[in-house]
Amino acid sequence: MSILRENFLWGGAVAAHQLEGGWDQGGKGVSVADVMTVGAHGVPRRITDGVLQGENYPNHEAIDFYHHYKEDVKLFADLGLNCFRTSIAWTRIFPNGDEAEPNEEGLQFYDNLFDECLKYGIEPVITLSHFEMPYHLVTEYGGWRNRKMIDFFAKFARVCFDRYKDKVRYWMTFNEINNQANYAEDFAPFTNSGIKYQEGEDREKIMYQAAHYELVASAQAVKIGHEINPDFQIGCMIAMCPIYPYSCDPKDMMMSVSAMQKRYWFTDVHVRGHYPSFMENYLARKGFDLDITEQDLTDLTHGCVDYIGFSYYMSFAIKDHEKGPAFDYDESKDLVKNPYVEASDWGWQIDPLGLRYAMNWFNERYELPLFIVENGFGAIDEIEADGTINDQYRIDYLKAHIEMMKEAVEFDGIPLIGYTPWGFIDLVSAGTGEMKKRYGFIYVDKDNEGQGTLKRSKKKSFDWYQQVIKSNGEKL
Ligand code: P53
Repeated sequence: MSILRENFLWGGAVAAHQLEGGWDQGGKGVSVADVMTVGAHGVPRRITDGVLQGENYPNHEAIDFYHHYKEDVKLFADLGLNCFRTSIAWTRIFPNGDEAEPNEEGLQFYDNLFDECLKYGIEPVITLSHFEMPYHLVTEYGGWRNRKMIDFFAKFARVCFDRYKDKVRYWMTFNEINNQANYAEDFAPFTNSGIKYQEGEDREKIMYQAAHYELVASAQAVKIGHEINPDFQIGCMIAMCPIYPYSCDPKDMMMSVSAMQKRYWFTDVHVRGHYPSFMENYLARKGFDLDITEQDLTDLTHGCVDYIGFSYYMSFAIKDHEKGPAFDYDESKDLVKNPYVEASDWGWQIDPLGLRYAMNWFNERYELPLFIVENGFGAIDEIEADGTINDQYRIDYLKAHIEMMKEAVEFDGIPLIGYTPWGFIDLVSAGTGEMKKRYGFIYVDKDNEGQGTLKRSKKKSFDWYQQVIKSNGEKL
């Protein structure tokens, strides 16, 4: 008997733009990921004005999954996955985002990919929008600052649901919709919402407007999906980094509550179908006169999600910053280092118990099934003289997190659908655009400069994860 349920979904997670490549093939349009250069830890990726000559755009080729998917899916089957989380590149289906008709060649690509997965008993788990919206929607409409996005997205969702209704059951609408709570940096607003800020704009207000339109679009999509196939399970996708109080000073505790509200209110709307009171009061206090219609509020109530998909990599900590009773949180400034945990080479704080905490937080608040759709350890891998890669550090990280996930099920009774570790085949980092920040069990020969044979090989973690799946999480 294992602790996890019998049909537990063991998988791996990726996103179209981070592995497919083929950025201009099969009729695909330019996405926001296609105009982002390579960065590094502490060096942000640049967003260029369109695709420029002489720049290094790592997502253009990525690991060329577009041409390697058959051999790759075979490897996934060898690994033993029973599900595969990827996204549908919006720009393969609607290259510009505002076309009347979808691009058949793009639709066919995902038919082929899903058929290939299903052939091996691997169930596709699909994110509709994962940091890859059409760039044309940015230049022509200003991205999600524009209400028109709701219709474009709803149409894209409808086309996907309709086409793949017999091949896909688990869906998610917007990947890590809450990253944009960090609106001070350019990365999240652009990748989440296709927003490029002008000098002097009120970034925060624009973020709340964009997020509102996305939440309405998500709710519409959930409704459409359930009409097309009542068996669909449609979830949200939240980047969960719990924010601990730095100390037991009551002010630190209250600061943590306020910070959690500002980072996770998105989930409240997705799950409950309405804005929480603290957010209504906050928006009013700030004087943000957002475009929120009565119809929007009705739409929200009709599109509550079926489950909560979330990523978990790290936890945060916060101190009271003497802000008075508002305890207003600024994600770009207010977080402090947690002295009790270690961090990765990219500064991500490693905290396995935080995963159990996060699962309890979600469960207490929402009582919905949870799906851990990302977790993983970005690290530099060294190839030994004999060609092997002994990524014990990655195994250690994942083992510790799976242990905590199991404790959450065993001790806290949390309903858990599955676990899909991130980037189980090496791919382009979203945050930095690097190849050398690797998460995979499958190594891909390619470096930050874009050089390499693209050859795939198994790391030590491959065999490890294979036995984890085989034993339904008992053999770690
Ligand atoms: P990379 C920030 C914080 C937590 C998760 O990230 C994040 C980010 C954005 O960088 O992104 C998710 O590649 C995201 C994936 C991404 C993965 O985590 O920056 O859903 O697309 O690749 C890991 O190391």
